Amino acid sequence: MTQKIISKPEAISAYIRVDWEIVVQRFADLRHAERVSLANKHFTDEVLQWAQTLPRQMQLRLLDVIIAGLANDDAQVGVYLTRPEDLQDFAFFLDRIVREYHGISGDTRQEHDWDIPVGEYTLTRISPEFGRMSMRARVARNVAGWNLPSAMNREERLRFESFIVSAFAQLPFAGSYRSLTPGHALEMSVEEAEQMRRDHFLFNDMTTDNHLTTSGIASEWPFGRGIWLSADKTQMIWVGEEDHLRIISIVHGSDLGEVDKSLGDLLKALEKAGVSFARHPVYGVVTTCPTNMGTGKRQSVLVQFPRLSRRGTDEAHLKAKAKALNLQARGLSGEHSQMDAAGTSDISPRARFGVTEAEITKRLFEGLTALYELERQHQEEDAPVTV
Ligand code: CIR
Repeated sequence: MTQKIISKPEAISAYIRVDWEIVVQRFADLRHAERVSLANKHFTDEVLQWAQTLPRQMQLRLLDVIIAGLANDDAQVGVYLTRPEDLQDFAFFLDRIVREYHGISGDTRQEHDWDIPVGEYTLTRISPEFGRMSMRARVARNVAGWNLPSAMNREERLRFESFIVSAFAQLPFAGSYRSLTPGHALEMSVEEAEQMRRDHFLFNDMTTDNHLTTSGIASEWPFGRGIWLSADKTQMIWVGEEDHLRIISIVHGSDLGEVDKSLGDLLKALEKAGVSFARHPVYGVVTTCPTNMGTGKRQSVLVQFPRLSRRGTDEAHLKAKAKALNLQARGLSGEHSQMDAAGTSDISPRARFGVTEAEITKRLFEGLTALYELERQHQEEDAPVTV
């Protein structure tokens, strides 16, 4: 069945006067859903009373933050930030969600540490066959002083694109920017965009996902969107996806430290070019979706697990084994994609908050070592018994 795609103005129109009674009723209806979103769970009577005392303009902003959680029956988190200051302005409500999602207790703060040893986390130590693996790392970043993508109109999106393209011109790496903006001087052709998607460089059309459309993150698609790609095609920066920037490094090799170095260098070069990232004193980098807060870093390796995935037919089995080791196993093209017959999976540590960038790399290496040992044991179990 094709899903009806709902735009943000349509979604908002149901609550247009910020009628909290309608909001409360909708959340009550959604409590019967299979999974209740964190926004719904934490929209308590106490939060309702607080919301009603906010100035009207703030109430409208709060509605913007929760609209995707109201509009989508399958929301699990149910909030997207619209401005970096939302975390302060709506702390009374948002703190509960961020803290529950990331399991934050007490006064834990996000710390940063990019001191990742090169030459230590080499995948060939796990298996001699792991000499040329696809190693990826990305960080989500938003730039201070701008609305987040969920609240950007076309004019701001275009202004942001110009600002960031001038920063790209100052990067000390050979590379080029290609835009999806219709009529942009650097606009890419349809064929070029398709090829970049086949190569897994460019992000997908965002207007097919109701979480992104109802929140406004996908609004004005494809204006203000594009990608900077290094000449050697190992570094890329997405512009205007879920966050202002997704900074990505893909290295084919064996040393996990190498991909971090490439990513860290690009990040530092952007800051040197005058791009100042939005940060929160406790939660670290500010991301549109609270699930990415902390370091905003996700590091992964593509590995084949034919046994644990039963030749790609039992993805759930591999995912459960990975989860028990605090890892996340995804299909080839992202969170909800299919696994191939070789059981090729994108493996990354689950934790986002409260772990440093360096700790994420260490966890990936150690988790992968343990998961691959399970794969080997499976091989032995499956081997024919000789008498
Ligand atoms: C939800 O609440 O379920 C959606 N907003 C998605 C949450 C997962 N985060 C993400 O994909 N960045």
